[in-house]
Amino acid sequence: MKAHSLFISDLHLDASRPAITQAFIAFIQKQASQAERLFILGDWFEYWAGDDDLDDPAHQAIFQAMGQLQQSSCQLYIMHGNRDFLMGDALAQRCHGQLLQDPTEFNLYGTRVLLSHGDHLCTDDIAYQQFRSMVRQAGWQQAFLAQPLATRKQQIDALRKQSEQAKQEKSMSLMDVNPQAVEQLLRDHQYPPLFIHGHTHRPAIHAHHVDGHECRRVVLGDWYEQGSYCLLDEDGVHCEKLQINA
Ligand code: LP5
Ligand code: MN
Repeated sequence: MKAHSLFISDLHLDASRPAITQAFIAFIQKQASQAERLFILGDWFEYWAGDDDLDDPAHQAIFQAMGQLQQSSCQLYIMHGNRDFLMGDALAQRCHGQLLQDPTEFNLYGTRVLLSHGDHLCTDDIAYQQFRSMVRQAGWQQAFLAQPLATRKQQIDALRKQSEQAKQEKSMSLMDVNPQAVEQLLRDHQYPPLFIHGHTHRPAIHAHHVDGHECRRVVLGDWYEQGSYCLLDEDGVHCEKLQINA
C-alpha cells in the first residue's frame, strides 16, 4: 500500500451512540493504523466541556484506541470543531495527538492541502457567527471553564436544545458555506489545489475556479448512519464509506 493520510470529521462521539464509537475504534485499528497520518477535522466529540472531563469512563475506550494508534506510528492531528473547541493540551496529550489551528496548510505527497473544520465559512448564518466570535474569545473560555463541570454540562445541554431549535428555522443554503467566503480563503492561502473541510455534513467534491486557479474542495461526511473518510496519497484523494453495525 502506498504512503497515505486519512481525513475524518463530524463523528460526534457520544456515550448515547455506542455503535459510532465502536465503528470509530474499528476504523482506528483497521484503516488508521496503516496510515502515516490521521487528521480529525473537528466535531470528533458531540461536545467537549473541558479537559477536566478526561477521566469520564465513556471516553476511556477512545483514548485506549488512540494509544494503540500511536504504537502503529500513525501521527494524529486534531482540529477544533464548533462542538469541541474546548479540547485543550491535556486532551491532545492523552490522545498522543497534536492540535491544529483552523485553518492549517500541509504539504502532502507533493500537494499543498488546506484543512479546516469549515464552520467559519458559513458566513450567512449571522446568529451562529456572533455566537462563534463570543465563545472563541480566550476571556469567555476562561470564565466558562472556571465553572464546575456539572454546571458547564447543564449549560451545554441548554445550548444544544437552543441550537437545534434555531436550526429548524434556518434554510439549508443559509447553513452551507458561503461561496465568496470559500473563494476568499483560497485566495488568502495562495490557491491551494486541495481544500478539505467538514461541518456541513454534505459530503462532496466541488471544483472551484478562483482567479484562474483550480482548487478542489472535499467536504467530509458525518458519522451517523455510516462512517466516512477520505484518503490522500500521491495519486490523489478518494473518499470511502464505512458500515456501522447498530
Ligand atoms: O453543530 P450543529 O450542526 O448542530 O449546529 C451548528 C451551530 N450550533 C452550535 C451549537 C452546538 O451545536 C451546541 C454544542 C456546543 C458545545 C460547546 C461547548 C462550549 C460552549 C458552551 C456555551 C454555553 O455550534 C448552529 C449552526 C449550525 O452549526 C450550522 O452551521 O446554525 O448555530 C446555532 O444554532 C446557534 C444559534 O443560531 C445561536 C445561539 C445563540 C445562543 C446564545 C446563548 C449562549 C448561552 C446559552 C447557555 C444557556
Ligand atoms: Mn461542526
